[in-house]
Amino acid sequence: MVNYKIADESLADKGKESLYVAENKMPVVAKMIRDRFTKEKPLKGITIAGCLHVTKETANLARTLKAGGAEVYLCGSNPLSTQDDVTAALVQEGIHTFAWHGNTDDEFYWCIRECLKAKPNILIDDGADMIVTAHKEFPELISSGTILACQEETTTGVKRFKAMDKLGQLKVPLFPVNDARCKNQFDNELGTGQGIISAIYGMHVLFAGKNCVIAGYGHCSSGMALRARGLGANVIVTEIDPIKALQARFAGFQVMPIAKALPDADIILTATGCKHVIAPTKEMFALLKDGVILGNLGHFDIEIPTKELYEHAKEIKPIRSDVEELIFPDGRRIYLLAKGRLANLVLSEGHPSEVMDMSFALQALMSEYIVKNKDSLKPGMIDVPVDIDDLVGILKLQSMGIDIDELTEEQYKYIHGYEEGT
Ligand code: RBV
Repeated sequence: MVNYKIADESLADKGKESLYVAENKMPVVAKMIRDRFTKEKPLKGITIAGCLHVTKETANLARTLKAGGAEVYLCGSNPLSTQDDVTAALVQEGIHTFAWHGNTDDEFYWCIRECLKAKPNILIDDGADMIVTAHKEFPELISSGTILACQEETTTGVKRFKAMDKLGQLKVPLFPVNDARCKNQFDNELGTGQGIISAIYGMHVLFAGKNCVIAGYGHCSSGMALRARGLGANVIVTEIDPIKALQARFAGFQVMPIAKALPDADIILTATGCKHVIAPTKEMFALLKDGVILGNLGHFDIEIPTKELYEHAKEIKPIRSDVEELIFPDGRRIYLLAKGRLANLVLSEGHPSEVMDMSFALQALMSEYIVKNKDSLKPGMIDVPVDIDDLVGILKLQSMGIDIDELTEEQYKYIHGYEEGT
């Protein structure tokens, strides 16, 4: 029996088409690993709960885990990123799914609880909400050893777990999959980088000639800065980290404090992982130019002070799908993308399947690794093993028909030694 609560089961055929489109672009997780999992069943008897954006890419991860023998439960990691056609297809394929587009905060946590009630052995989180809820409300899953280990997909989640670990409150072995090279150097850089497209979807705006302020210069935002420049925008970067600020400057971007950047900004995109990148004050709001587009690509909806902007507006008008015009008391208009939530997911279907292939290949292989190594894992943060990270790189290259060189024995000795010098 499949357990589920979704929006509309009649969307299954449309969902299947989406899954098929993604599958063809995800040769590593949806073909190479899936074929092996189908034969070897490394996840037999294991229940896996994923709190992830329920997209066509995530659906393909779920199918692979199921092919490996796992019982799979899914809920959304963001109320606006769930693709309702995909959930309908998932239910038909026997994946227990609790997710629908536009759920409330209460419903969001209800869905998480439904997944935790299934007593999962592995949790795959995106943003830490499911694993934190397990700690707070389902401690017996941890104390009984039911949860073998957990995996985290995104930068914000990893930050939260590092904070928990520092306080001695992280009670499960946790793999920060986000920090693997095959994840953050591709998904974050290219996927979020292409998030610029979501701003274009939102307003159908020409970037050329615009002043585009990018808040943050980590993997996510540096990808965006480059692409905004490629589209002809004048890009201004804001940072709090001196090294990242220098990297942005030496990459040729203007760098300045946000308060200085705001008055000329036509488009503002945030991906810092922090809160209140634009401070929620009348003084800061007074700096925003009439017609400015505000989009956030970080995990939570507080980078842009969404709540306070809504409160400040005298009128809020939906103008396109997932875009609102906020009219301030003095008549200035602000265009807010995706209610301040991850515009890259809400407005443009999430990161492209090709990069999610690598992230989700890591997630699939890490689930297998956890089962194989369950008896030796200790609570706390544990890096994704380098050989698994490398394997995903190798498989991705293979799938693209690209060969690379191998070190000769002589070269291997040279780079691992110190004796040969001048
Ligand atoms: N992300 N998932 C998708 N298409 O399923 N797109 C983006 C998808 C993940 C990505 O790995 C990122 O770290 C996270 O969403 C942010 O919540």
